[in-house]
Amino acid sequence: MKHLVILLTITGFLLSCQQDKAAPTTGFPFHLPKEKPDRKMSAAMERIYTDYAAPQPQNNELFSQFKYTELEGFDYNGHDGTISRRDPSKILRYNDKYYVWYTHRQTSTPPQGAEKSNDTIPSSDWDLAEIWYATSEDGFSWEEQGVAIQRPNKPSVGWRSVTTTDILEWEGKYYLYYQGFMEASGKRGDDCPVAVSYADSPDGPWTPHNEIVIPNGAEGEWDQYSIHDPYPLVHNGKIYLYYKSDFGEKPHLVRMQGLAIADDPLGPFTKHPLNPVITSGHETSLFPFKQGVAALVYKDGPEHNTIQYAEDWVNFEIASITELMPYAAAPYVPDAFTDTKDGRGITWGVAHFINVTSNWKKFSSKLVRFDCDLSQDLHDPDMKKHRVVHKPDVYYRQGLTAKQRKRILEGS
Ligand code: AAL
Repeated sequence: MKHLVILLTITGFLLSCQQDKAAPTTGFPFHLPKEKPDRKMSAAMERIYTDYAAPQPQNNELFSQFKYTELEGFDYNGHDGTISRRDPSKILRYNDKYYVWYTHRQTSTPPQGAEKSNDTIPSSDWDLAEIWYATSEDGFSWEEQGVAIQRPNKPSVGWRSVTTTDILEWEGKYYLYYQGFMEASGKRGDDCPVAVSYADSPDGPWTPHNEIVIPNGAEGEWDQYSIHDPYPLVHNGKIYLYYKSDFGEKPHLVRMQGLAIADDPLGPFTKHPLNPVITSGHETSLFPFKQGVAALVYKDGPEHNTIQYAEDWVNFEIASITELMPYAAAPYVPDAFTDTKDGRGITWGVAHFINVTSNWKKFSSKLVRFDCDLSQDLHDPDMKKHRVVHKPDVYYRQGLTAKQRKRILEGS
């Protein structure tokens, strides 16, 4: 018994010492330590030192706000829904000019839905579309150059619509990857594979590869119906092409990002065994950053409104949380194709606003410029503020529905 009492006393003493050692002797310091302090902390405090590049956003190179500027040089027929430009490509610099490619729809009517669509009536904003391009000296004022990729004749891939393109420069040649629709979007779903055309110059002429280059997944697999938003980068001497798929059933589609890798721009592309590699986002854009890759993950999913980072280009972690992110952001990524081991980051690009009139009967989209500071070579404190202050009418526009107001009043 005596020995038990002694043992319990010693154990109690050791535990209390352990407790005392871990418990902070003083409160958390007044000046937030830049490095992780040697003290027991809450999970949230641990996280700002382990999960983010810096404990405060203004010092986090992968945090930024976003600023928007209307572009000059594009006509939209008064946004009557008959002309739409959307889903821009990454920006390419060539012969002292910037180039951007995008989905261009010009139809006699605005989109009418899959039921009413036909050979001239579009089902959606990106149905019966072509790939057009424009050039600019400064990224603000653009000169539309016209069509780059036309819809091919049936039954070639993309005969219904060619949309949502992105550019790759590889060994002196240029490749445009794009969604190739073989039926009006919305018949079953937004279903399409990815095709590719190539040229010796960004000004074309573009030769269609006329084969599906990123195929849909096998039946029952997450990406069996849609391969969207092809986004090629160069890494480790290979083409890393990230893409989105919409899966599950409407109205609760799940949107995630996959990765397919190839040694040759015309394939074959091998889908990564860990796909999906990003759980959220929509038209997700990426850029080499230091030895890894960063991603702008907005709009859909549990981790929307985040900027993410994968040192191995596959396993992404949240690097920062932000807001008012660009839709379909297509950045100017100077080192997108240089196989860099020290990605410098981005400071601007083109994005889009969809349904610019908020009138579903006149649905059309427009291109816009965004600026940010996600660059190792820029430090713009005005891009690193913690919050965007909106005017009250922005909140009032997110008002209660009549049904919600009725529920509340009946419950009161
Ligand atoms: C876009 C992209 C793809 C989809 C549709 C047009 O935002 O995700 O291109 O198919 O929407």
